[in-house]
Amino acid sequence: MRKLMLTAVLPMLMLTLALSVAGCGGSSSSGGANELDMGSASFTQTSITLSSGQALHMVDPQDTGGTHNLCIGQNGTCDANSNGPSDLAKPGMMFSPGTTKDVTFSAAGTYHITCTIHPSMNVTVTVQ
Ligand SMILES: [Cu+2]
Repeated sequence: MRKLMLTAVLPMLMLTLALSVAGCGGSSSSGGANELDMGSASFTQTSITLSSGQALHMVDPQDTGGTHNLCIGQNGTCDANSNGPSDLAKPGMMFSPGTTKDVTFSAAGTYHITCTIHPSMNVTVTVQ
C-alpha cells in the first residue's frame, strides 16, 4: 500500500517541481520597479512611482490575469479630461490574460488608473 502511494505521488512531485522551475525562468525579466501587475480582478499593488519619461510596464499574466479595460480615472469611471498618456484616455486600453503593454507618462504628476470592468481596481501612479 505504501509503495503504491509513493509510485503515485513521486511523478506528481516531479511535475510540480518542473512546472515551478519553468515558471521562474519565464518571469525572470519581470518584477522591475516600473512594473504594474494585474490579477483576475485587481492590481497587485495600490501605488507605483515612476520617473518622468519612464515607461509603465503593464502586465496581465497569462495564468493569473483577467480581462481588463484600463483608463485614467477612478472607481471604474474614465476621466474624460485626463492629461495622462493618450493610450489610457477614455474609452481605455483592453487587456486579456497574457497581454503586456508599455505606456509612457511624459509629465510629472499623480495619476489614477482604474478598470471599467472592475470598479474596485484602482492604482495611483506618481510620476516624479
Ligand atoms: Cu479589471
